[in-house]
Order: sequence, then C-alpha cells, then structure tokens
Amino acid sequence: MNSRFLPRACAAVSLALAFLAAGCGKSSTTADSSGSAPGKTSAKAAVTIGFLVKQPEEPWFQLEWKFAEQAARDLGFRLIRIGATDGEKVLAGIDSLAAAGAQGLIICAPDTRLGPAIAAKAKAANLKLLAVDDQFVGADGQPMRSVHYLGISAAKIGEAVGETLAAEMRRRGWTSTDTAVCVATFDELATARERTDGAVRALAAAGIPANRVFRAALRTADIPGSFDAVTTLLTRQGAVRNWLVCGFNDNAVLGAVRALEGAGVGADRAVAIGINGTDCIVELEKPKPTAFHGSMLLSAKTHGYQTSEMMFRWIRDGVAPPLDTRTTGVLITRDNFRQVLREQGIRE
Ligand code: FCA
Repeated sequence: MNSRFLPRACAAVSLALAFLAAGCGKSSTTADSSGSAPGKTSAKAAVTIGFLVKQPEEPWFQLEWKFAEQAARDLGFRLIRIGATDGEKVLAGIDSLAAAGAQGLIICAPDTRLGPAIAAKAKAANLKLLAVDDQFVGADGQPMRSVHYLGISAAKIGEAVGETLAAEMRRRGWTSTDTAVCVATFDELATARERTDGAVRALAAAGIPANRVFRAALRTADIPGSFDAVTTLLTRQGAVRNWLVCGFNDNAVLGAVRALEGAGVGADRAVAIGINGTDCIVELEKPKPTAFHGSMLLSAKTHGYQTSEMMFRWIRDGVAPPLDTRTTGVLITRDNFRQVLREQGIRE
C-alpha cells in the first residue's frame, strides 16, 4: 500500500465524519437561502434548483449566481442561492433545499474533500448533483469522476498565464538573471494546483530556471491570505530586481501585487496575470496602471447559466449532462477588458 496517500485519506474520512456529526447536532445552522429574485421566479414552479457557492463575497461567484438567475427567468424554474463557507453550512443548505422540495443542487463546495459526504446527503434528499468549479475528491484523494462536473481547463489556462508572463518579460527586456517568479499557490485545491503548475511549466519551457521560481502557499484563498504569504516570501527574496507574478485566481494575484507594492515594487518592476477576470475589474479601471497586467477571463455565464440549464433539463426531461465539461479562458488586459466584458454580458 502506498503510504503517501494515507494521511490524505485519513484526513478525508475524519473530515467526512466531523461533517456528518455536525449535522446530527445542529439543526439550527441556517444557510443563506434567499429564494433569489423574488417575484421573478415563482415558488410554485415545478422545478427548484439550489446553487451553493463557497465564497459568496467573491465577484466570480456573484456572477455565477447572476447568470443562474437569468437561466431561472428564461427557463422558468425556482432558484435558491446558498452561500456556504463551511461544511456545516453546506449540510444545513442541503436540508433546507430538501425541505423546499428542490430536485437539484449545483455546488462549489468550501472543501472538495466533503465530496463523498455531500454526494451521500444529496442522494438521500433525492437531489441531482452537479459540482461546479471545484471537483469533489474521494476518500482515496482522487477526483470523484462519478459526480457530474463542470470546471475550467485548469492546466491549459495556467499555461497561458505562464506564456503571457514570459512574453511580457521579453517585451520589457528582462532576463532570467534579474527576474524571478512569484507563484501564489493554494495546493490543497486541485483546480488551483493545476493552474499554478501549468503556469510554472510554461515559464520553464520559456527558459526560466527552476531556482528562480518561488512559491508562496496561501493559508486562506483570498486577498489577505495571499498578501501575508507573499509578504513573507519577499522578506526572504529582497534581492530580486523584477518579478513575474501568477496565482490560482485574481484574488491570489491581487494580494501578491499589494504585497509587492508594500515592499516598494511597482509596475516598473513587476508584471502579474490573474485568473477569473471578474475580480480584477476595479484594478484594471484604476487610472494609473499597477503591476496587475491582465487576467485570464473565465466564462461565468457558462458556469452559472449553462450549469443551471443542464440541471433543469436533467430534472425536467431526464437528460443527464456530460459527466465532465471543461471551459476555456481568454486574456483580458487594460487594452481590451471593457469590450470583452461587455461582449460576455458582465458589464454594461
Ligand atoms: C475556484 C476558484 C474561483 C474560480 C473558480 C472557477 O473555485 O476559487 O475563484 O476561479 O474556481
């Protein structure tokens, strides 16, 4: 038996047990189930779908909800939005969906290792299940391929980030002796790890030596988490002249950019590329360019509208979606972001 996987498997099992135990004792935990768009979707509609997200404050997830609401209006189903930042809230959310007579759940779970417990709970509540963004992980540490999933082509998108950074480095005339890479990582999440690994792979292919690549592991997947991790990294690497910055999403990269600014490194000495494209709009709108050069814009519409449509057809017509669907990204920069965001229905 490969002992390398043991700690992970044990962690997954104990997490699942804690999750279930929490559910037994806590009926009072309430999920934020807004019923969404009151008046626009009927409570009497035959189909009710829950859309649960792990970080409701992140613009990416707000946009997923916005597009899910659009689908609810177009197709005529009731949408219940749930923000669930931990396992207990997920559990309470599934309970409230069951009580509301929902038939389907689209979910980006706060911890993918909750997958087996969520799948069991959804099955008991007769909810069809579609994981979005973050793929469930089984007790064996492997992706749960039996659960329907729509996510991004993480490795390819990460590689595009790396290629873009390498091109920007060349454009500025920087060399691998005066330049280093800062990677804001969150390796416990597979889609995050695949993105940053892809970026590092592309940078290596472009000739950046491995010893010029520095990883900052985030403790929390948000701007403060990245700010802290990168600030620590920079105290150790004060001699680096120029920085290329990547991370698993916009917030990871924004935290890194703020940390660089704190260390006196601005747009003249750093270039950073995010992923999502939805959480960096204010940054790109700033009159004075920062080191945040651009982002790989993902399709919030596909992740919000299409997942909802897939679930709706599955419930109403019995047509199950494909088990695994992957979406792509497109680079936005200060030059084109307004136009691209308009085309994608994200901005007026
Ligand atoms: C993960 C990230 C989000 C977004 C999504 C597609 O859930 O945390 O920011 O990138 O994948």
